[in-house]
Amino acid sequence: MTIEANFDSLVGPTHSYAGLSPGNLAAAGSRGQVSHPRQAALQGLAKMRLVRGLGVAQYLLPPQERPHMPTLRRLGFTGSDADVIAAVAKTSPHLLAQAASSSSMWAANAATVAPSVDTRDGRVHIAVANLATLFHRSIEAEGTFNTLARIFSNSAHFVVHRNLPSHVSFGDEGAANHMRLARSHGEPGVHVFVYGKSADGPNAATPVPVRQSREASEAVARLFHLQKGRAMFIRQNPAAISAGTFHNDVVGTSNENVLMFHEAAYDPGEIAQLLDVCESEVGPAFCPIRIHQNDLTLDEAISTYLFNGQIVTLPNGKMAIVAPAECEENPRAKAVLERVREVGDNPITEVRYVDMRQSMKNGGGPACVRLRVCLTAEERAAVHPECEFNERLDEKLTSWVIRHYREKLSPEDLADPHLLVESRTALDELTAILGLGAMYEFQQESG
Ligand code: SUG
Repeated sequence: MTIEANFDSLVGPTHSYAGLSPGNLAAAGSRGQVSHPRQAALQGLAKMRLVRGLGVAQYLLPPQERPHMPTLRRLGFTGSDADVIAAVAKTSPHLLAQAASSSSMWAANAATVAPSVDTRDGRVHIAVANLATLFHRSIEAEGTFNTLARIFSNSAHFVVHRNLPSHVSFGDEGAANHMRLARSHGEPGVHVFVYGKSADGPNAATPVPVRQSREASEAVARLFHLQKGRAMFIRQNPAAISAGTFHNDVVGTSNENVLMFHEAAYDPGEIAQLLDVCESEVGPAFCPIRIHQNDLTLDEAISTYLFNGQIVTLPNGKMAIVAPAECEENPRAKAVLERVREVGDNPITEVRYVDMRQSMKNGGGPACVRLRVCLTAEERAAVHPECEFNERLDEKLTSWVIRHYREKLSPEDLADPHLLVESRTALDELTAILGLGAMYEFQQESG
């Protein structure tokens, strides 16, 4: 039996609102606000608890070390750690915010994943994303590789690919721009790669950066050694990108045979082909749910993050959507979800709302913080076991967050050298809880 396992990344102790992502309206709107790292982490844990409670396998990905001192040193800052932080805070506060961002919390951008049933060598392939478009995200790739290589270390079952060359022409944002459609998790599927730009165009001018390139998507499909005919590439609607859908998972999502998307999500000339390909791969079970502009405008989709709900398969074979609390508060978004739940032509029978507001203020909803990996029982047994989120780990992590995370963090607090010490102390303890060994660079230096 193949199941979906959700690997949720936990926000780190430096969670902040620095307005680092042009085109991400929520993050731009939160710029400079005081953040609440402890609450952010507790919200992440509550979501993991809810998903696990639905009977879905749940795992944890640890946060990355921030501020990332190796990046600051590579950029020429020298002296003790406190000297480096003081100098960068004085001369380049924006750079300090970038180096301190806990953006690795959005695990949907960590990598793209192909289950073993789709790959020619019968292994699960995981391609680490380069996140090349934005500097604060580009520094995640190395740490992401190190983490995933430890958790999926069994090379009989898993291949973790290093990120593509880190250049915007190969800009790759991971699973957030990828969907897989199949009759079920364990059956062969078609991989839908959603891109925003391509070398040979036509690329409509957008006022915001377009992150995912077709060339990156094609490279990831090659790395996966997908069985022939199992990849398709579709262009995101440039108007949707300009309106604030910097990733596909803000306007489209899938689970097994279900594809739920906003009608303005893709290049209008390509939607028919998308539906045809999915239908011919999935067969009559294919279940497209197209949400119309009249029911939910693109702006409403972006402000509520309805499509960033996680559609998960329940043990009884039906599905649930774990949607952001913002959808419950917006009557039109709530009505759309209620209709999806009530209408009998799709398998979704439950809607659960989660409060992810600390992450939402940076443009990250429930699906953004998880990396979905479909695993057979044998593969699941080969995953680093201590990362499984069960009651015991939940208890340990909750107490760990309460002990180590600050309640509040203002932009100026990033200059506090104690924050680095606190973060390292917390992460050191976390690697012990998770049995991951000395995985952080600071642990290797001091060891
Ligand atoms: O890359 N926000 C992230 C949000 C990522 C959401 N992920 C998915 N949709 N899958 C981004 O724009 C903002 C950080 C700041 O401004 O402090 C940020 O990086």
